[in-house]
Amino acid sequence: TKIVLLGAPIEAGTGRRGCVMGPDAYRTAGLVEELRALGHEVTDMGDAEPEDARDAKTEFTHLKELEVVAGWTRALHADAKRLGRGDALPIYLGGDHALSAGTVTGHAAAAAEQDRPFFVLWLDAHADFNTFATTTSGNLHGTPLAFACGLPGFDAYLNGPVPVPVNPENVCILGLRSVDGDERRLLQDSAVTAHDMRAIDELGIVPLLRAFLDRVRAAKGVLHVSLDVDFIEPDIAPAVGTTVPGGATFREAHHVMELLHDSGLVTSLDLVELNPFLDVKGRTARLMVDLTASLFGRRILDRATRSY
Ligand code: DIR
Ligand code: MN
Ligand code: MN
Ligand code: MN
Repeated sequence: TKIVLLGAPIEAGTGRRGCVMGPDAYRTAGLVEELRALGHEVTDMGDAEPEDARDAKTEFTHLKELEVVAGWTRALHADAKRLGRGDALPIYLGGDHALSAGTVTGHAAAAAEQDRPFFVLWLDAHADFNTFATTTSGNLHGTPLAFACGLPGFDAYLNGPVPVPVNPENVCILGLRSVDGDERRLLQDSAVTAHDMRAIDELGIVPLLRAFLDRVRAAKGVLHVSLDVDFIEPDIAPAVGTTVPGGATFREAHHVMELLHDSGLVTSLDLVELNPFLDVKGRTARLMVDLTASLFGRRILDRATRSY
């Protein structure tokens, strides 16, 4: 497979510093080398840069760094739309989850041009389904999925409406364990499939993911995967600003990636929320690289033993 890497060092969507170091941490942890070792042709395009979005305004005063987030959304929307037309599979190296406002809507637009149904798998402890009206933290990394699904009030991001909103019926969230009050109502009123950790405990992550992948395959769709570090149990993935206990285990996370590889359906990937400033000797960065390697074909029997 041809793969392109694009860094998106945005940290304005979180309430804290450090995600800006994410793209370089993935590089330092050997992402390019691991993907090449699996036989892929990898091009690192370096880091994207935000547009100037000083026009981004809303009636809400509690939103943090709206102009910066809007600038990234516009830049990454254009990058993703262009890359979505090409023949290489893009991996976006975050940066916080606000970057997905750009990548998801850009890939949705590219898929629509090609008449391909567009699906999104959101691997996250959170739903990121807040609007400007419902966010209580004001941290805009809590909004990208609501924005991409076309919920109202987001015109500041792209200086206009989302060109091709994602059909909420085509969205599956796995790993949920922290949802805000008003956000929960928005999510429940939507057609998004949201599997919380209890569903994963009771039914198993494999049947839940398989059911979704079967739908993508039946629709001849393309699949964007957005992997938030906090999907994973914080004991093994501590380098994220919003840790929530009770996340996916090491094997659950790898198994998801292995099934995604076997499906052959993934056409773009976000790696988000890694905060290397909070990491322990690069451990979380390396885990994310290993998970990405599983998504790109590494199997247990050829996985090198690593001591962290
Ligand atoms: C919370 C936390 N729902 C908020 N969100 C996220 O601030 O909106 N944390 N995405 O990673
Ligand atoms: Mn850099
Ligand atoms: Mn997230
Ligand atoms: Mn999260």
